[in-house]
Amino acid sequence: MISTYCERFWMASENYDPSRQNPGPAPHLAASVKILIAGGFGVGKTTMVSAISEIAPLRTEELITEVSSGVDDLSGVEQKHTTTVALDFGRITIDRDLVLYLFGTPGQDRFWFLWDELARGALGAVVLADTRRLSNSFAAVDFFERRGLPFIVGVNCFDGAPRYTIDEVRDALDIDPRTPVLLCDARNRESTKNVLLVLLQHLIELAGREPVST
Ligand SMILES: Nc1nc2c(ncn2[C@@H]2O[C@H](COP(=O)(O)OP(=O)(O)OP(=O)(O)O)[C@@H](O)[C@H]2O)c(=O)[nH]1
Ligand SMILES: [Mg+2]
Repeated sequence: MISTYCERFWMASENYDPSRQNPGPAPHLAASVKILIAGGFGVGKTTMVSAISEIAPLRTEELITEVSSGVDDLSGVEQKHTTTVALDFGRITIDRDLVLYLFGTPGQDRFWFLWDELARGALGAVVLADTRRLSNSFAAVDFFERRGLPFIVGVNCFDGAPRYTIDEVRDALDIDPRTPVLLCDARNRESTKNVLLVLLQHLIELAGREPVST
């Protein structure tokens, strides 16, 4: 199913070059698609990239120090000792035609200036949300809506966090009914794979309706 639509992704990706469409044997080149894993502080972005990446993920974690108290909102994630200060990077091969490059964003407000650069060339995003601090992901939803960049919402089910229905989360985050929202566990590879497949399905549906913007 995914392979069937690779050509469409390929045409939308940065590597697409129409002059290379002439017949003749050419080395097989998989379409590479850039996906963002985004969301507020401590929602599990680094965890998700690490759970799925087939290469050793690049992380840019720094210790959260006392200096950041009063600057970073640690409420609800008091046990967190490190934070992403630039990006996470990972890769997952879906099949011989499609490779996803995953870019995890930093979550803290003071790193917002990096998001525009990270979003450049991305085809879509996963916005992770934590039901203990749903408001932390408002800004991420807003970011992708403003840019018209397709996204889905993954509700990362932390232990002991309040459980809400998909519709309740959708209402709370004011998400368009056509935007998929699903529950997930960012620590779990299968769950993360499912999230990415839902995002790909969503991109395929949108590509069928309108040109994908990059
Ligand atoms: N119980 C539980 N813990 C999780 C889950 N996802 C992440 N964690 C833990 O929550 C903490 C925060 O996860 P990170 O992946 O660093 O979150 P982040 O969104 O990258 O954080 P920032 O980069 O600082 O914004 C880590 O200690 C993870 O082990 C989850 O699904 N369930
Ligand atoms: Mg992180």
